[in-house]
Order: sequence, then C-alpha cells, then structure tokens
Amino acid sequence: MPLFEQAPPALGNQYDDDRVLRSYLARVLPPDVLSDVQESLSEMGRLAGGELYELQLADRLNEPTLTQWDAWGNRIDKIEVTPLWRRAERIAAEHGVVATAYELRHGSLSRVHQCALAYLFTPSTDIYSCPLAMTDGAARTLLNSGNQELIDRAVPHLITRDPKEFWTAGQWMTELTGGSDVGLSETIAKPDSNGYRLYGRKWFTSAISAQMALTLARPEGNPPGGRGLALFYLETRDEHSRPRNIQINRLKDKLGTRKVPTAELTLDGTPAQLVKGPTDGVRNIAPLLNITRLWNGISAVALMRRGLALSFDYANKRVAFGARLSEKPLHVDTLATLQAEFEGAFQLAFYVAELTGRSEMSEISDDDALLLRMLTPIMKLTTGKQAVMVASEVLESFGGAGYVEDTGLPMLLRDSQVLPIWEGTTNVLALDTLRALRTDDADPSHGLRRFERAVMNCVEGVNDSTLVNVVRSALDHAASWLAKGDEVEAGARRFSLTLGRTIELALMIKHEALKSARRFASLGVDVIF
Ligand code: MFK
Repeated sequence: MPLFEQAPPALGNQYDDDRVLRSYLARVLPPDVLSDVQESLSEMGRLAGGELYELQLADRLNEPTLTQWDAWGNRIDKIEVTPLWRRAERIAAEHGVVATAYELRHGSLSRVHQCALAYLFTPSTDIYSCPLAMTDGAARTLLNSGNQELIDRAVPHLITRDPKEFWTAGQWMTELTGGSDVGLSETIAKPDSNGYRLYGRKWFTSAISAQMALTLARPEGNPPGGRGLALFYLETRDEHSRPRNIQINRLKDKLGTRKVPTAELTLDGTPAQLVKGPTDGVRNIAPLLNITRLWNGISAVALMRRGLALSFDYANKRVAFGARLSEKPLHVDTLATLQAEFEGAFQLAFYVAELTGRSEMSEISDDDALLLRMLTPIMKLTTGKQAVMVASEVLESFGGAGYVEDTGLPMLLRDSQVLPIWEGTTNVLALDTLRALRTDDADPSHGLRRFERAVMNCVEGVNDSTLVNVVRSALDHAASWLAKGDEVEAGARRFSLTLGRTIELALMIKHEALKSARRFASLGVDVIF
C-alpha cells in the first residue's frame, strides 16, 4: 500500500489570486490607471508567489550576523543580511516599491499603487518592509523639511530604481529611557565645525544595514522633553564602509522579525546635520512616523492575506473525517470569520493610503487632513491587533502543522506580533487618537464629527438597515462616551478600537462586500462598555 502523502499548501500569482485587492483597485482607480498598473502588480504577484516564496522557505534558518572585529583587531561592526534580504533589496529597488510613490505617474493614486506593490511584496520577504518603510518615511520627511542640501544628497538614493544607487534609511528613536516616551531621550548633540556630533545610546535601531538614518538628539543646552530634541540626519558608514563613530554593541534576540538586524548602538561623536531647526524633533519626525504607520497597516493586511491564502489552499487539499476541510462547514465558517477581519482591515489600510496620497499632493481639504491625522493611529492600532488574531487562527487552521517550524507557518504569528508593538503600541496610539481628535481646542468635538461624517458617507444610500444601524449605534455610543468624559484615558483603547472597527465595517459596506460585512458586524464593532 502506498504511503500517505500530504500535499503542502501552495501559492499562485498573488495578484491574480487576490479578489479583494483586485476588486478594490477596480473601484478606486480610473480604468486607464488600472490598466497601466496591472502589469507591475501581476509581476510582483508572480514573484511573491514564486521565486520569493521559494527563497523565503529556503532562507528560513538564516539570520543576519554582526562581526565586530576583523582578524587584525580592527573594529569593523560589519552586518551581513541573509540571501533572501539581499534579493529582496534588489527586487524592491527595481520594482519601485518605494520609488512608485515619488515618481507620481498617477498623481495621488501613486500612493495606492505603491501600497499595492508593498502589500504583494511584504509577505514573501520576511519584514524587508521594515527598511523600506523607514526609507519611504525618511524620503517624505526630508522632502517636507525643505532642507535642500539634504534633499539633494539623500532623496535621489532613497527613491531610485537602480539597486547600485539605492539606500535604505534607519529611524533611530528608541532609547533605554523610553520607547514610547521619546521626549526622555538622552542622546546629546554637540556643535562642531561641520554640523553636530552625537553622543548617546540607541537601544532598538531596526535595520542597521541602512546607509543613512534620521534620529533625535538634544542639542547641548536645550530644555528637556520632546520639544528640546532636534531631528538629525546622519550617514552610517564612511567611504571605507566603516561605521562613523558608531559602535554596534549587539543584535537583538527577538521573538520575530528575525531577518531584521535590529541593534543596540553607541554613538560616540557621530557626525550629523540638523534637518529642520534645533528644536521640535518629535514634531519634525512625525511625517516619518505617519508613513511607517501606514506601512505597518499595509504589512498587517499583507500578512493576514498570506496566512489566509495558504489556509484556503490547504483546506482544498487536506482530508479529515471523510472529506476535504473545504467541505466541512465548521472549518469554512472559521475561515470566513478570518476573511471578514482581513477584508475590514484591508479597506481601512488602503483608505489611509488614498488619503496619504492626496495629502502628499496637497490635494486635501483641511477637513480631510484632520481625518487622515485621526485615521493613521486608528488604522495602525486596529489592524495590528487583527493581524495577531488572524495569524494565530491561521496556524490553528493547519492543526499541528501550523505549530511546526519547517512549514514556515509559525513565522507568520511571530512576525505579526511586532505590528501592535513597534511604531507605537496600541495604548500609545489610542492616546494619540484622542490627541488627534482634539486638535481644535475651540471645538473639541470637531474631530469626532469629521470622523462620523466620513463613516456615514460610506453607508449613504445603502438599504440594509440592520448593517447601517450597527454603524450608527457604534458611532452614537462613541460620541456619548466621549462627551461623558469619565475615565477617558482608561477607555482610550476600547474607544479607538471601536472607531477602527466601525469605519472598517462602513468601508466594507461601501465596497459592497456585504457578506463579509454582515459577518464582521456580527462579531461586534462596538467594544466600548
Ligand atoms: C512593517 C512596516 C513598518 C515598520 C517600521 C519599522 C521600524 C520600526 C522601528 C521603530 O519602532 S522606531 C520607534 C517608533 N517609536 C514610536 O513610534 C514612538 C511612540 N510614541 C509616540 O508616538 C508618542 O506619542 C510621541 C513620541 C509622539 C509623544 O512624544 P511627545 O514628546 O510627548 O510629543 P507630543 O508633545 O505629544 O507631540 C509633539 C508634537 O508632535 C505635537 O505638535 P505641536 O508641537 O505642534 O503641538 C504633536 O501634535 C506632534 N505629533 C505627535 N505625533 C504626531 C504628531 N503630528 C503628526 N502626526 C503624529 N503622529
């Protein structure tokens, strides 16, 4: 009797197979734009489901290395990334995974096109989205700064499609004193004849393989707090590839994102230049934060989609109790719930991409700029939580195989777990949501009213009163809870998640994804109690 053989889950072209992405693009892109971008997306979908996925599975046990000394006793602090990451860097540059947002071939919709590329690229490249997110954020921050010298020096490298010229950027914010409370940073900036030199310790610098970084430091004599910090630009290595007065003390031993060389650093006189004035570093780095938070959301939906693509395929192959899993009502029902969570997250993340693109092109009203300011933290915190839940369930949908390392599946859960942590934890972003809602001191409810209008616009004219009532009553509850003003800080997470889930539901209704919307609504959108 032949031995039983189990066919593993397989991936096809990740663009062609993605009904949600394709129907979304068909809705938001004019037909000529859609037909122009399709080839690039299909090519990325082919790579993601083919060459990159195979390389990812083969690269599973590889990790980046730090070599601190050469054979002759010289400090070199050399970083080597894995073969997957080397290939990912080349593909990212050549396919414009950052550049597309700056070439502006399709105006503000270039951001949507770029996010679609990033979404396809991300799940096969083991968080190479981290350096790309920071690169994108650095380009945006430098362009916004008006510092022409730095723009001319760095931006062409950050947005090129030529792999030989391509640079990635780091975002060095976190210090021992505070990952969230960045105003406590202790790094000092001392003026010298060419700018400044930085002295201090950075505690969690992601992707230390970068050629440049944006970082915060306190010019000597400045007051404490975030306002006393300044935003600096630095290049990490000299013409001999030696670190510029930077010691890489060690690489972090993390739960996930194992391919990302995340380091502890000592800055010991690192040359740096001011990006935009000697104060207000936190405010000046905010454009970078908002772009990396967008990437975080896009990565969240990308990882959810990957887990579901594998799980749906496996359900068609795996037989148990006399039938394929795809014929088992309980299994199908479980996956449908995960699909609904994914679709809600997808619509919200890409809606923020649309608004970001309009903001970058200055094609946004003050009202919509306020909406974007609110939605960025709401989207980041909501999708990060959904990604962890979906990844955990995806593993379970494979039974024991989902818990076994060489299937490649456990990595989905480990890598998703970073999404609610970095770029602002759920609680920090919930507080940021409150701050963003109240930007107009004269009329503190202005922000929430803008949010309500955005949500109600999505469901206008929809005649499914049950669904519309779920949306309406969640909004009413959020407004009355906020107006009551009791323990607002303590409830900020529940409030922000309610806003996030409510707008996700509304966007699904707008997209006419009514089956998923009904399931999503039944799972609950109002989590304020
Ligand atoms: C997978 C893809 C993504 C991956 C990326 C990977 C890289 C990962 C590397 C990292 O994790 S880097 C570290 C990330 N760290 C954080 O995200 C910090 C989290 N903490 C916060 O976000 C805090 O809210 C914050 C540090 C901003 C609070 O600091 P402060 O000093 O209390 O600032 P404050 O007073 O709240 O804000 C200062 C100014 O900035 C204010 O403006 P004004 O000066 O005009 O009043 C704020 O309105 C403004 N601001 C703050 N956050 C903003 C913002 N403006 C726009 N957008 C924002 N998000």
